[in-house]
Amino acid sequence: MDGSLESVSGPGRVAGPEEGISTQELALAARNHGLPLEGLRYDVTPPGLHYVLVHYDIPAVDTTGWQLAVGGRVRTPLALDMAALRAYPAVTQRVTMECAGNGRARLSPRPVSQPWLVEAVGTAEWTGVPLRTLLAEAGVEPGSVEAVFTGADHGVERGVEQDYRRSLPLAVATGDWPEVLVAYAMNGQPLPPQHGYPLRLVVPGWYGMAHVKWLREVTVTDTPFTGFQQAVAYRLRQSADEPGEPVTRIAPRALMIPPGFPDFMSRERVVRPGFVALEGRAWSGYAPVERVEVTADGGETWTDADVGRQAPHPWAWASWRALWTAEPGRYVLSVRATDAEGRTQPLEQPWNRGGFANNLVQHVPVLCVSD
Ligand SMILES: Nc1nc2c(c(=O)[nH]1)N[C@H]1C(S)=C(S)[C@@H](COP(=O)(O)O)O[C@H]1N2
Ligand SMILES: [Mo]
Repeated sequence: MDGSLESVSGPGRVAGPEEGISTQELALAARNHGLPLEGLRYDVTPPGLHYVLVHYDIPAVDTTGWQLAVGGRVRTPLALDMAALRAYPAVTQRVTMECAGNGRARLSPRPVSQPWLVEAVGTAEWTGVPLRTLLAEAGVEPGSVEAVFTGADHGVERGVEQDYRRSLPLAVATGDWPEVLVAYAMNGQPLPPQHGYPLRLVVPGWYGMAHVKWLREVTVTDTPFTGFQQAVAYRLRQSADEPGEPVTRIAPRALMIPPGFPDFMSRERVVRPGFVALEGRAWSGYAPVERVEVTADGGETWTDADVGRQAPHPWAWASWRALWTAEPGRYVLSVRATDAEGRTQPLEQPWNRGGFANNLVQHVPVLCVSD
């Protein structure tokens, strides 16, 4: 019998042309749930509706003994328990978080991994200490380039045994736009276990993989971090043998609360003739959402939606609303967001091997019938 880790942990792969979703992908999808799309109606996602993504297991946590170590290239290494962290002035930010793999299962060919459709998103109020406050207190040595963040969870991925670990450029880690948080509360409550209890990183505007959960160590380094989640995973590549570009900020996306009522199995929507209010949320990790448009004819004609004010919460999604006059028939509704820097959503699927940062427009099939 082959006793190597590779025997339980295969290489990354792309599904064959006719290959359906496997039991392994289903098992991942059952652990890592998305936002039910009707949950887009809330400004702040209620407890339990925020999407969840956990690479390995939710770790067992010793709540009394938890310490955050801040070390590496710093003048004064810190070891902070929860009481010490709570003694700093607290900052709260409303942040929309999205998994970089959102949209992966709609790609063709399909990268084999967590098979998100469009629902890997949520918005929460995160409270904690700015990371830059802790790094200033520790005193970063000149010549440092990155901060590396280590979670308490452990596993194996594509043959590599590891603690979940990611880095940020020092300019991002110590910046104030976005202001990175070491968060101990979500929506005014201690973090739930699945969202990183007792401590997680929150990096507003960045895809989910940067928001390291169960955070136990911050290490300042003078060389770029080349660990698995940085240099192997979360790269935009067309083929397995290129280094690829790192996945960073969230590309613009708009989602619609599916209108009318659904069929149990097909999830297809049924609406009545007349005015139908189309509503949802739109976000971008680069710049405020400037424009949201909807189409009911496959992108031939687009109608501008009214976009709500984002100003008090620059890192959270904006609401949008448009009226559609439904007549009996079948339709596919789509919506697309454009941010203030002109980034928008494609109508044809972009593709990369990991299935990352795919922001293809949502398609919502709708049947309009009289009652
Ligand atoms: N320690 C640790 N942090 C982690 C992860 C993980 O598996 N382990 N998953 C990351 C990924 S890929 C995402 S999308 C977000 C999900 O955060 P959430 O479950 O709170 O929505 O957490 C990130 N932080
Ligand atoms: Mo993710």
